[in-house]
Parts: sequence; structure tokens; C-alpha cells
Amino acid sequence: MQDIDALQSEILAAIEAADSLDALENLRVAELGKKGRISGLMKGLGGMSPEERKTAGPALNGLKNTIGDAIQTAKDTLENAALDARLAAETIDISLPVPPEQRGTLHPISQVLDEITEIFADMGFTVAEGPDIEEDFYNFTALNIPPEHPARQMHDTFYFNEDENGDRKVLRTHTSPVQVRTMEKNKPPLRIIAPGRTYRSDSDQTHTPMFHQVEGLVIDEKTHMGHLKGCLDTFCRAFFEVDNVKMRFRPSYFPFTEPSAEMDIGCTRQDGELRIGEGDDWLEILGCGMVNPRVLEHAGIDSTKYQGFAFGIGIDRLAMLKYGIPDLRAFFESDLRWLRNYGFRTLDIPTLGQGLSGGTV
Ligand code: 2NL
Repeated sequence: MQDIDALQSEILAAIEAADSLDALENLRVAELGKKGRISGLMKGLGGMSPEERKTAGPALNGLKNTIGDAIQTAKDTLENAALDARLAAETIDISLPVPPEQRGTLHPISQVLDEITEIFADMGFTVAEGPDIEEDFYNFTALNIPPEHPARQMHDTFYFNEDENGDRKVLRTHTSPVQVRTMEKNKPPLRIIAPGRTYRSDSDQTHTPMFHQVEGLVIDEKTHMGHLKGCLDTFCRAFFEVDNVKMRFRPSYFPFTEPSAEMDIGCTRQDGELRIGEGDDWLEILGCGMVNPRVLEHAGIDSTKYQGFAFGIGIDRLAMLKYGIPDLRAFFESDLRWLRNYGFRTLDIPTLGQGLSGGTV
């Protein structure tokens, strides 16, 4: 017993004297490791008489625990001190100017979103926002996609677990629910865009599970397809910064619009370079149509008095087209070299007067 007490004092003193994590680890191995001193003493228990073992066993166990705890406490203390030192050394004065090589850039999607917002704001649209986690009613039923409708499968929806009422929330598959919520809360006339993140369980070369969309909605007493065309023509010329853009509308189907169309714009592809506006090739850019009266009724708007148009645009693809970005998936990899190459100056807010995509960096 005397020996064990002496040994404990000796080791505790050594622990106290250890001034680095390495030194502590060496001590741990030397005392508690497989070939350590305490382990050696424990092996000796087998050769003792039962009487001796009765006192030596618990004493050695006590020693082992005391030393183990002491090493852990010393380790925590050293680690905390190291963290405190790092935090003190790495403080930054956020009032200082940022050196150019450390300056951040605006992600191309944020830039394109700002450009789109500016164009529609100029036409009298306001921006509407809503939750990413949506109720089934707003994401589907109100948009004339009832339960069991095949369009629900087409949407590759991410579902949450059922709640206590048996309802399942979803990650919104489009930003249309934002527009339904806006129609519920406000009386027509309405002129809104709903930009934001959308989610579908789909991932390959041209799809990411999270992507960005902007939808537009106009509701008034006499709104018609001519207004839709004029609005989209203005948008395309402003966005692609060209005087004229050839457009064509192909009949299509969406449950929430009737009639529905997909819009292509003219382009040329020469030597791998895409030019937008003129030419014999076509590029699909968005889906649109006249709001289905059933959607108006679901949102509490009198469809005998009001009608309107709506459209939906994928922002990520539009950003790739405008800024020549070849790979969709790079958008979400947070690679700093990619961001420096494709990013935009943070303080260059797009305005129609100054040119949307701003000056030179
Ligand atoms: C596409 C198609 C579209 C809409 C979205 C919409 C919203 C309401 C009512 C009616 Cl609240 N329609 N949105 C309409 C037509 C097409 O998006 O392919 N987008 C990428």
C-alpha cells in the first residue's frame, strides 16, 4: 500500500509537470499502456495470495482510475488553453478594409436573381417570399394537382414524416405555393415574382436536388396572353442585353395553367459559342400559361371576375447560359477558385440604367 501511495504521488507530480499534449500522452503510455507500470503491477495480482489480492486489487484499480482521470483533466486544461490562445491570436478587426486577395464575390445565382428582380421591378412587380417547407395543399392541391394525380410523381418530391394528424409536409418542388399564399392574403390586381430555392429528388449532369426558380404571376380583370408575351419579351431583351430576341411558344401542359406553353428563344451556336437573340436554333427557357381558374378558386379569387398569367423560370440554367458556365454541379461545391472566376463584385448592384451585368472587376 505504501508503495502504491508513493507511486500515485510520483505520477501525479509528473502529470502536473507535463507541459504539452505529447508529454501527457507519453506519460499515459508509460503508466497505463499495455506495457506500462500500472499494468505491470496489475499482472502481478495473479501471483498473490487471495488475502493479499483482496487489498491490492482495489488499491491498484483506484490508482489506475485516479491516474486516468488526472491525465484526462490535464489534457482538457491544455486543450482549452491552446484554444484560448488560438482564439486570441486569430481575432479579426472587422472594421479594417479587406485585402483584395481575401475579398468575397457574389455567387452567379445571386447575381442573376438580382438582375431578374431588377427587370421585373421595373415592370411594376413586387417580390413575394414564403417557406421552403410547405404544406401539401399549397405545393400541390391548390395548384390543381390533387392526391393521386400523376404530376405528383413527376415532381420527385422530398416528403417529411407524417405529423400527428397524418399530414406530410414537403420541401417545395416549385415556388408556386408562394403565389398561392399571396393570392390568399391580397386582393387583385396582383403583380408578383416569387424567387427562391426549390427541391426535387433528382441528381445527374443537369439536375441538382436543390435548385432555384423564379415564378411570376399577374392577375387582373382583363389580363390576357398578349400581356404575357409582351412581359416575357421585355424580360428576355433586358436579361440577355440584346435589342431583339426571337421568341416562339410551343403548346405544353401544366396542371396550374390553361392554356400552357413553353417558350424558346432564337440563338446561334457557332464554334462552341452561343449567341442569343437571332439565328435558326432554339433554346428552351421557361414554361408559362394563363392561370387555371381552379387555381384562382383554391386561392379565394373569383375566377368569373379575374384572370391572369403565370410563368416559371429555372435560374441556374439561365445563369449558365448568360455567363458561359459549363457545369451545373459546380454551382454548389463552394470551390473558392471557381467562385473567384465566376463570382461578381459584391457592390455592383444591377440596375437597368447602368447595364445589368455591371462594370469590369
Ligand atoms: C416550368 C414551368 C410554370 C407556373 C409555372 C404558376 C403559378 C401559379 C398559378 C399558375 Cl400560382 N401557374 N406557375 C405556370 C406555368 C409554368 O413553370 O417549367 N418552370 C421551370
